[in-house]
Amino acid sequence: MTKSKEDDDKELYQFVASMPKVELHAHLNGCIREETLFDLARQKNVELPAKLFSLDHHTNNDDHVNSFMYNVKPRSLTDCFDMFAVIPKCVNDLASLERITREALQDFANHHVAYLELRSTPKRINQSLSKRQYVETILRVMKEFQEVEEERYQQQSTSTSSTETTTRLPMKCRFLVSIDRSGSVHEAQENADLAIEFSQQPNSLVVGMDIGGNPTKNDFTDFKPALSRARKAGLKTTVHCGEVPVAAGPDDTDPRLAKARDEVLAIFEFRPDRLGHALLLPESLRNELTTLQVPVESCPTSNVMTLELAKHMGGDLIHGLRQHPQLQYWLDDNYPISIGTDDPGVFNTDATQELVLLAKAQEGVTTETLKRIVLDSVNHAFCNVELKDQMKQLMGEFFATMEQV
Ligand code: 6MZ
Repeated sequence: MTKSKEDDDKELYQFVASMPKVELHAHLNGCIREETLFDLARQKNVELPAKLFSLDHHTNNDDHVNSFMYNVKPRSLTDCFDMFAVIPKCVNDLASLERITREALQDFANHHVAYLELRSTPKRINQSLSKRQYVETILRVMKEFQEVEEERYQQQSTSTSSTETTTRLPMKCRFLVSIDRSGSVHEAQENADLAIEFSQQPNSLVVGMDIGGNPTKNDFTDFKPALSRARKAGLKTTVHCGEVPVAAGPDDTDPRLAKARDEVLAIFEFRPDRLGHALLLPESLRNELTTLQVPVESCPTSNVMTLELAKHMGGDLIHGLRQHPQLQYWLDDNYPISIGTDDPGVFNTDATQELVLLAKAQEGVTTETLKRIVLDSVNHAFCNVELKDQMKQLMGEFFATMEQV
């Protein structure tokens, strides 16, 4: 009997769901589950802006297997920053911070993420909680989670009843301290102090720093000194790049486009260990990046949403991703990329969905390609070489046991 398209889709989904994955680009507050956000908003009497939670796209898609490939909740760049303004009002004490951290870790583990780098901007979330306590809390939850994962894995390895589909590797977690570019330079320096201090503790999970936040605010160069200091202290760095339109060349006099171009050039010159998104690069800058070979953290659903690529396509993420300005070039060139979720709570996605979307949208992406991208992205991780080698070995062994689809 020949297989239907629906069977193929199911098989692909199951394969991707069970494969070990690497997540290098996820913002903690952007991981908040929608039901948790609603619950906390109720508890804390926070009014959530109705426009951000209404269903805008009613697709007439009757393909149930692929129905998650439609963005029923489109969120533009402005919408997501409106959400980032309201989420911290709900996550305003130790209990809620612990909760969103634990739930985020559980969600990634449920999607068989074997190595996670989670990032967050330290916040004084209320009068009695310092930025240091904010970071300490996340690190404590991560350590506890890793211990439980290790125990589960040991038991699973010795149990005769576990099957390939229920088996997954124990999730290892590392943390990046973020700088929010819409904040002050003073705040950024405070965050760098914390990142450096925590990274120097024994067995620290803090391995790097990130610059993110609203790309229309301030400038990368304002925050470069804080990032340079972290790098000198041994931390790895990643910078969000090219999220707003960039001038095609030096002759373009539109001040906004020219500023964006100068900023990308300054980021390239800094040469971070990785780049976030690198989305709207004109050809000359794409070529420059090809020379630099700085690995890119690409986040398909997030990119489709913030660039509104599916807006005129009934919310179809697959067609939206085919309009991605860079992805096909990177895939054709075997450019070093990892695939991330960015803000799974805000963009209604998960680690499995991102890889399935990639395979369905981009020409020539097979399950072999997905395995290669995932294994390759271990090389871009900010953890030490020992853990990278261990991850590569465990993941390689796991892939060898998986039946091809
Ligand atoms: C730039 C982003 C982002 O740090 O409070 N953030 N920055 N571009 C994006 N793409 C859409 N998505 C998230 O997590 C939320 C913060 O992460 C950054 C923003 O600074 C946002 O406020 P934390 O845990």
